[in-house]
This record gives sequence, structure tokens and C-alpha cells, in this order.
Amino acid sequence: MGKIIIKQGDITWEEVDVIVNAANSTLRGGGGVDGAIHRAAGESVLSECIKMDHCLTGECVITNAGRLKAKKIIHAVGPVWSGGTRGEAQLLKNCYRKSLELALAHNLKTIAFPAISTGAYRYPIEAATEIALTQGFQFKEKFDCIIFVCFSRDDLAIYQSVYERMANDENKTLGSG
Ligand code: AR6
Repeated sequence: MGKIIIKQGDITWEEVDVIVNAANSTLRGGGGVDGAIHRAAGESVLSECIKMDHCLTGECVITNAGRLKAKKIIHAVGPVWSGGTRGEAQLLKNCYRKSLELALAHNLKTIAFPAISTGAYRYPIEAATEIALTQGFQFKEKFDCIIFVCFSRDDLAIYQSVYERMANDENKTLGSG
């Protein structure tokens, strides 16, 4: 049975089949978690990204993981928050769903996500967490483990409280069915 794990940490250390990167559409690296992943993984990842040229918002691509402990990296491009009227929620949902589908297509059964779009792209953390965990719940039985890695203690507390609420709702639905 699949598990959802929420933890605080640096995603570059995760020993999973695949880690997800919060990339931008140029796929040339950047700051935040993208910078950390490229620094830790090394040149082989950047050169594979460059060959792919670019990636649209809400989409994702897969590369090798260079020096990381993970086997693969999925580079997902989240939306920039601009008030919520430009389809940001659907685009963020697509990032998570397509990353999970791409991992399954490559037979990767343990996956770790950062909080995509909630840093430089300014997506409000609570709303982003709901989207991330909703997708986590929908896919969890298809994976051995889905890990959400929060960088800060504040984000961890938000993920934990949204998780508790969703897990309670899920139990109520199962109970009444
Ligand atoms: N491990 C886990 N989470 C991290 C790490 C880490 N090592 N480092 C940062 N975070 P951001 P975005 C968290 O800005 O909002 C880049 O320049 C961070 O605290 O990395 O999707 C790209 O190239 C936050 O919670 O990504 C794009 O141009 C979360 O990761 C742009 O930023 C996402 O923050 C993408 O912006």
C-alpha cells in the first residue's frame, strides 16, 4: 500500500527513484531548489536539459540525475502566481499530475516533490499544498511512496495540517460508503 510522507529537508539528499525539480521553462537552471539540484547533480543534467530546449508551464520532462542518489529527475515548470486569474491552479495541478504519470511510465515507484511555485513564483503556500496533496492522495496507491519535502519549518506545519484535514475527510468518505 502506498504511503505519503511529509518531511522537512533538502530534496537533493533524497534516496528515491526520482526527485522533482521546480524548474523554469528555459530548463537552464536558476535559483531556489532548481539551483540546488543542478549544483548537486552536475553537468550531465544541464546538458540533457539543454538538448530538450524548453518546457511549457504545467508540463514536465525527465533527465538523468547525475551525482544525486535519485535515479532520475523530473523537471516540472510551475506557474508564476499572478492573483489566481490566469489558470494558475490548473497549471500547478498539471505539474503534479503529469510528473506522477511520467514517473509511472518510467516504472519509478518512489518520488519526492518540493513545494513547486511557492518560492520565487509566489504561489500562496496553503492553496499550493492543497493541490499537491490532492494529487498525492489520488496517486498514492500506484506508488510505494510519495514524499513531500518542505524546506522550512513553517511550510512543514502547513503541509501537516492540510494533510490531517484531507486524511480525515478521506476516512469520513470511506466510512460513509
Ligand atoms: N530542497 C527542498 N526545497 C527547497 C530547496 C531544497 N534544496 N531549496 C528551496 N526549496 P523555488 P518556484 C523550496 O523558488 O517558486 C528558480 O529560480 C523553497 O523554499 O525554488 O517554483 C527556477 O529556476 C520553496 O518552498 O521554486 C525558476 O525560475 C520551494 O522549494 C523559479 O525559481 C520552491 O521555491 C521557480 O520558482
